[in-house]
Formats: sequence, structure tokens, C-alpha cells
Amino acid sequence: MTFPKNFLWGGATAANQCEGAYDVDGRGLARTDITTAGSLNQRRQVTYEFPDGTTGKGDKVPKNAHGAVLPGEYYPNQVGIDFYHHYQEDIKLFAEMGFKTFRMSISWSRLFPNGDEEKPNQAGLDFYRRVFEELRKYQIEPLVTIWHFDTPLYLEEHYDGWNNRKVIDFFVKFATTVFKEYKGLVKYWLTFNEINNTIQFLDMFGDSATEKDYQDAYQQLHYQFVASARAVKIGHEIDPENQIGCMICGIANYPLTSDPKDIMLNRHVWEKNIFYCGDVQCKGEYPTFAKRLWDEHDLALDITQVDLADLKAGTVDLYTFSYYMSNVVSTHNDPDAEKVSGNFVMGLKNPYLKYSEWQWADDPLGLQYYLEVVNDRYHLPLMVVENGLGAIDKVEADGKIHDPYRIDYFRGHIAAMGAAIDNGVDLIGYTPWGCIDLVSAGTGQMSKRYGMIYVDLDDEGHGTMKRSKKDSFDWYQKVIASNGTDL
Ligand code: BGP
Repeated sequence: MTFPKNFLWGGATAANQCEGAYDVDGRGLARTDITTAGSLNQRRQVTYEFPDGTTGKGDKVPKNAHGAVLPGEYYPNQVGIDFYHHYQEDIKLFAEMGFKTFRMSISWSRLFPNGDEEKPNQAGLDFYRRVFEELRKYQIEPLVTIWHFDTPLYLEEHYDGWNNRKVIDFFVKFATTVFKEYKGLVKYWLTFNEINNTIQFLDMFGDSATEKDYQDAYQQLHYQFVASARAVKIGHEIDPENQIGCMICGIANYPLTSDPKDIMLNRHVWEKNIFYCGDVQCKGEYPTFAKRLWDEHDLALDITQVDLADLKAGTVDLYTFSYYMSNVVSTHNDPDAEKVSGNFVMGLKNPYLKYSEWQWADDPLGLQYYLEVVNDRYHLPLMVVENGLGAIDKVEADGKIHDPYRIDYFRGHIAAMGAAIDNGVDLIGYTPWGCIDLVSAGTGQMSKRYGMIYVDLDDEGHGTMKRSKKDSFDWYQKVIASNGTDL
């Protein structure tokens, strides 16, 4: 098992889950700021009233959250782990672990508080410059996600967010600003985090999705594709050195049985959940099966000839993805089949796998499988930009955190990446998720921890924010130092 010489070992975070400082230095509100603990999953079950007066379920901004806080509610993303004020200390720890790269995102509303301004907020630009310079001080290559779920709240409320074509221009302006501003400091970029979630999770929550949800989701996704492609093209023009990737939520799907109906269903799940977005972003055009998906829900999409030309002109240089688990699908409505119903998952239980406390399947071979599939399909350099085990960590009496379960998880997945490389896969980097503990996107909890660095903060916001090393810190340091040979 040989990892390439310049393999990009590192870790990953996102602004909305770690930065905090939500109202500092001119930053505007992002939609993720008003997400309360546990609300992402719950939102899909609860009926809300939306600003336009309609009611319904879904991942939109509810009316009563307008403008920030509800009395007595704690909004964890507004505080994060206060990376905004701790970034020097945190980057020093990443450097000590031996990171070659660090994945982070830029908060859109820190640069454009409402999203539609002419000029960016200078204090916001300065903050990220300081962070990138700090990373460079330790020869750590920044890997920057431009959009990680955090559309400015103002755009959601006044333009109806990604339902509105105009938001493409606002995003392209934001992306152009950061490409220009950080030219020479940042080379690796990702346009949209887990872009496929928009359609992938529609079917995973039982029968709660309506035909309008499908219409909206495919339309929003199309606008994001166009925004991404236009940003990629501009990013290449601004600096031909830029390497810009798509970012797909990678779930390896398996059929429950060898019934050909299950095999075909599984193939179609891969097409919709995984290849639909990858094909558009890597090949620059909608795949042939897109028409079947649109027809299934009788969709009428606003797709222009100019859009199609933009998609063609803005294909990505890298295929990147998150990988946490595999999933099982079946056409058999077997009442005895065990189901999983955890945070962000809703499928059948795989009897061959272990599951986390949140019912996520621990499946390293699924990662190798996924890598080999997308390697064959796209022939692009690949990066695993999220991976990890969410777990509850315990601080022992001596102040130490022993997390052998996390080390086991990483060991299995890194070995799987090595096996994929041995099988010819062009994998260039690995950034495990939440290398420092941060707020969970799906649950809003701090207690679902992924990090090698512990942050003293609980689900209600109590704690000192003190950082300390877990056992996995020393282990990962050794892995990086040996370029993946000492697991
Ligand atoms: C991905 C997101 C991340 C991250 C991760 C873990 O979907 O890109 O933002 O949070 O999942 O999920 P969770 O935080 O729900 O455990």
C-alpha cells in the first residue's frame, strides 16, 4: 500500500460549524445561524410557516426564526468553536499533527452581509487573508469550500434563495471576489459542498416529499450547477493554477438481494444520488438518464441554452467527496427487514456492518468501492474531503480523551484508500471531517464529535473552549509522518 509522495493529508471544517463570531466585524446572518440544535432533521418533520405566508415541511427558513434568535433558544452555529478568535492556536495544532492541507470554508455573509451588495466587507476579507497566511506559515495548503450550506439569510428571505435565478449572479460575484483576493494564497477550491444533498435526501425521509419539493429541488440544483460552472470558468481565467473541484456526498449504495429488481433499483439510486451531479460537474452535461428522473416527477425546469453552454465551459479539475457510510436499498417491502433511522439516514440495515450511535454504517470497503467506481467514471484526481466517526467522547479523570473507536474507524478507511490506490485509483488527498470538534450539521450538537482535538464545549454552549489532544491526535500524527504506512 503506497500513498503518493505528495499526498495531501489534512483535516476538514466548515465556517458555519466552527467559526462562530456571527455578528462580529460587519458579518451578516447566514441561514445556518438560525438553525437550532437538532433542527435540520426535525425541520423535515415539523410544519412551519414560511415568510411568504405558506406553510409546509422542509429545509427552508421558518418565519419565526427571522432576524436571529428566539428567546431562550441556543443557536450553536452562532458560537461554533469560536475559530474566528482561536484560529492561530488551532492551526498550530494542525501543523503539529503534520497537516499538509486544511479544508475550510468562507462564510458568504462575512464577505457580503446580505449577499447582494456591490462591494465586499473588508474586515471579512482581512480575516480569511490572516487565516491563509497563518496556514502558509506552516506550509499547509488551504483547500477552500466556497459554499458550505450557509447562504446569507437575506437572500433566503428577500430573493427566495436558490429558487431564484438571480442568486446565481450573487454567488458568482462572491466566488470571483475570493478568487481574485486570494490569488497566490489559495490554489485548491471546491464550489458547493455536498451539492447532491438537495435531491439525495428527498427520498430518504419516507413519503414526506411532495411533487413541489421535487420541482424545487431539481430547479435549485440546476441554478447551483450553473453558478458552479460559471465560477469554475472564472476561477481558471483568474489563475490557471487553480484546481477547482466538485464535492459530492458519497454514499456507497448496495442492493439488499440478488433479485434483478434490486440490482436495477440500486443502479438507479447511484444514478440519481451520485452520478447526476458528478456527471454535470465533471462532464459538463446532463446524463442521458436525467430525462427519466425529470419525467418521473413531471418537472418543468428552467434550463436555457446559455446555461447548457456554461455547464460545458466550467467543468471541474477534481472530483472530491465526503464518505461516512454505505446504504442498502431494496424493492422488497419485507416487514422483517431491519431499518436504520439515524441522523440523515433512512434505509435498510446491513447485517454485515457495525453502526455508530447515530446509525451510520462503518464500512471501509464501501469507501474503496466508491473510489474505484468514480475513478472509472471520471478519470479525474480524487480527494476524500470528509470522513470520520461521530462519537461521544469522555474526558477521563486525568483530563485525557481515549478514543480507540475513532482510531479503528480511521485505520480501516485509510487502509481502504491504500487498497484503492494499489488498484490504480488516482487519490491525491484525505481530509477527515471535524479534525477539531465542531457543531454537527445534522443534529446541531457539540456532543457528536469527530475531532482529534477536543473542544471543551457542550450542547448548551457551556464550557471553556479549551482545546486538548485526544489519543487519535498522536495516532494521526504518526500516520502522516509515515505517509500512511504506519497504521
Ligand atoms: C456532511 C457535511 C458536514 C458535516 C458532516 C457530518 O454532510 O458536509 O458539514 O457536518 O456531514 O454530519 P453531522 O454533522 O450531521 O454528523
